Amino acid sequence: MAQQAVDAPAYDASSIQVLEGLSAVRRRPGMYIGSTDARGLHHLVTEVVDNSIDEVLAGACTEIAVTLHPDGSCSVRDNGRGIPVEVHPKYNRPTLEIVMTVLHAGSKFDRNTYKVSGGLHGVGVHVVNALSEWLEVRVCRNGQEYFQRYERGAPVAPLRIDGTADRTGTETRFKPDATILETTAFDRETIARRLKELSFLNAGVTIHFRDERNGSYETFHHAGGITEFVEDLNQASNVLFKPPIYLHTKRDSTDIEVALQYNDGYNESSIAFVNNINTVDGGTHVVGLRAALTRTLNDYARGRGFFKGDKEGLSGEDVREGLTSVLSVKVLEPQFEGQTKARLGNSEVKGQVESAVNEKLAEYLEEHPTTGQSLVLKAVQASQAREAARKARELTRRKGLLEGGGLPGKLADCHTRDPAESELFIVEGDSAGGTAKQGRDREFQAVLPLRGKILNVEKARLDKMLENEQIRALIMAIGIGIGDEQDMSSLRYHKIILMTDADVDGAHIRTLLLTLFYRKMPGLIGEGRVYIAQAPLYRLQKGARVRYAYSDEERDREVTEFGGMKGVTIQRYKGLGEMNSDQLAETTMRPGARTLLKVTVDDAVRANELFQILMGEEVEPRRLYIQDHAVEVTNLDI
Ligand code: 0RA
Repeated sequence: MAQQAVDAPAYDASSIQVLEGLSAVRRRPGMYIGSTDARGLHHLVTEVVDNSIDEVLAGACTEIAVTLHPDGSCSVRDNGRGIPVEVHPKYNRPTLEIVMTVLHAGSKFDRNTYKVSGGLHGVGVHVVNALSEWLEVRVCRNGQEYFQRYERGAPVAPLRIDGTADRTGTETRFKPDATILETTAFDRETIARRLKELSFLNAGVTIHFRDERNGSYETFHHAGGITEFVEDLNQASNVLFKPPIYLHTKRDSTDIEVALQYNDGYNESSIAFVNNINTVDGGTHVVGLRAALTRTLNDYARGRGFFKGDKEGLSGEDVREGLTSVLSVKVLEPQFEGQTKARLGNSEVKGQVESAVNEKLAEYLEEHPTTGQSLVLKAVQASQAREAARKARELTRRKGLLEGGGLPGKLADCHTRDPAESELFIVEGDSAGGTAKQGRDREFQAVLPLRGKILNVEKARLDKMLENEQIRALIMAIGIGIGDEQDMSSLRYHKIILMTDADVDGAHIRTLLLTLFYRKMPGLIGEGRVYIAQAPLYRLQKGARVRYAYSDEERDREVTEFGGMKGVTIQRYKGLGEMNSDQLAETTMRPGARTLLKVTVDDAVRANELFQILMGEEVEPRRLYIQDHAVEVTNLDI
């Protein structure tokens, strides 16, 4: 194979600038990729994939292949036009090298289309390069195949031609630098989730995903685009109409795509993207969509005589009950705001989305009167339930005050009044509750025992929930309120710890509690206040030596450490109630000795997936899911 250096001047002063740029990235990686943990690591993959997606948006690419290699590297290959290799007029070096070492690929070679850029996104592939032990890029273009290798961001040799090529495209393979990133182990699920999302958002693109570490292979291709996305989100729900309402239109330079469908549930599952970036904090595009829904459904209902008086009307929350929607806009110059840069700020987009959705939705309702009627009826019921809930809440509050301080009788509160120091253990059953009360440190640990099953909030409206004694006790103890009236500043405990048995019932109660928190007190999970206590599964004893094991593997390890089974007694705990208060305190409650898992749920897609599994009938996938995903395992207080 021919190997020749591409004609370019030798290294000079400009390469020194490049090295300085790289060392800035390596010195402060967090500034570029947010963090150096697993999230930052996956950000590198996203960055490289997004560059190929930009090529899809430009209409120049149809296939992307992502591969995780056994050597710890990741490669991304596309069939786009290939990154230009021609000598860059300003830098006097091959453009490819400039893209890989200094520039954002899109910035100076404006492809004049929508780009995945802004905020933490679109920092440029040179950042990935700088944070990689090595990176190799292959470009097929002009009938040639070009190759260059970099180590820690710096080219180790000039761009060379590796032979001829009868296709075009770019392949980037990189190995994250373990001296900078805290973890370099790619998580297949995290990457698959993003690739699946991208294949919905860019209808027609085919994304191949191989994990050569275990031989798995998946393809993501959704010709139906975001319509299929909505169908996917609703797969476990009873939908009110099929197929989802879909619109795709342009207002000025903004490309607007919406798919929406209602189900017979009470929650909303809406996701919004700007240039393929998940805007978890919403923004002007979301405001526009919501305004259009409220306006159009109210107009429709009023026009058909659904309201008695002029004052009657549907609120935004009413019309979003049971809504599943995906909104995807493409904006030429997106302004991302907020701490995580996950909110769209462009003010013009609100009106653009609003007018597009108004028009399309009104037309849909005219053409589908039966569906229109059922949507309005559902929203009217939601409105009535909301009113009932408001009254019930009022009652709960007044009753709470009468009963003294508004605290439930079952709560064994802690002495300190400082929420930052206080912990609330929510315990399953009165018996384990009693043990926990004895084992706790009264100064800062409170215990609330819950009896029996608590209500499934997925299947109940707020007014029904407030009739439930267990839920009322929880609301009073936690202190922030529920539903639309929430005030995180009145949170009474900064750690809310679920302590349930390691059996099916325990998992069920934990699921219901997590659902309640996620759906009705989202601030708690959002601010990282919810934890799961890890109680041991086994107690091992040999003579005076006692060990606890939290998994089967750990049990086996301990047995080995004891020097075999001889003289070892193993007790399997079936529930918290089998421990005495000292044991419970020592293994599960006392800071310094215990392990807590912090509960986080990143995005709506994941949450949706999570609750479908959590609410499903199968217990085993649920248990595995809780262990593997739902709960990002953060070991604290070990
Ligand atoms: C700048 C200009 C052109 C293409 C690209 C960048 C490009 C970048 C990446 C990154 C990953 N894959 C890519 N594919 C293309 C257009 C060049 C032309 O007009 O031929």
